Amino acid sequence: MHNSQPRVLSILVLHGPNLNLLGQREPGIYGSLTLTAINKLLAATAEELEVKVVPLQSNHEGTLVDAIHQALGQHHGIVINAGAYTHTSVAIRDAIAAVNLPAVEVHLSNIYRREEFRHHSYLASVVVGQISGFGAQSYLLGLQALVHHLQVASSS
Ligand code: CA2
Repeated sequence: MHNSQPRVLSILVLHGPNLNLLGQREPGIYGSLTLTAINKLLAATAEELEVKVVPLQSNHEGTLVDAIHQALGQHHGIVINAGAYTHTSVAIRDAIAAVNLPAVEVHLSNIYRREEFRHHSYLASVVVGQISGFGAQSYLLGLQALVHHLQVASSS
């Protein structure tokens, strides 16, 4: 039997290392918006989608791992820009696999048009999908895709 109670989806948005510098350095690669501005756009998109978003930025791998663990039971899914940890972190990959929450990987830049070392993502094989290269829009597209994925999953 279907549960007819409406439930508000809650999405954890994780921003990895150095993304706190957005808008202050390298606007040619990462755009001119600050992280605060991106979080405001995410909040506006969340309101339109009638979901809740909780953003968190950390420069520390363990803090990101802890946040992924704590998402279990608190959030329905994760949008993650793991920054440079995308290309190095088995620990973040394992945390996403362990909690088994649907996650979408996003990147401001198109990692496949950049240096070879950015072409490999440890997260790619444990996320629902990846959006890369659309600047701040990558986050909004990632949020939309994740919410759609969760709504399709809960209606079947
Ligand atoms: O394109 C992305 O979103 C990245 O995840 C950004 C990471 C990079 O290591 C990934 O390969 C791709 C770097 C984030 C650094 O952000 C800065 C922002 C302003 C100034 C300097 C760095």
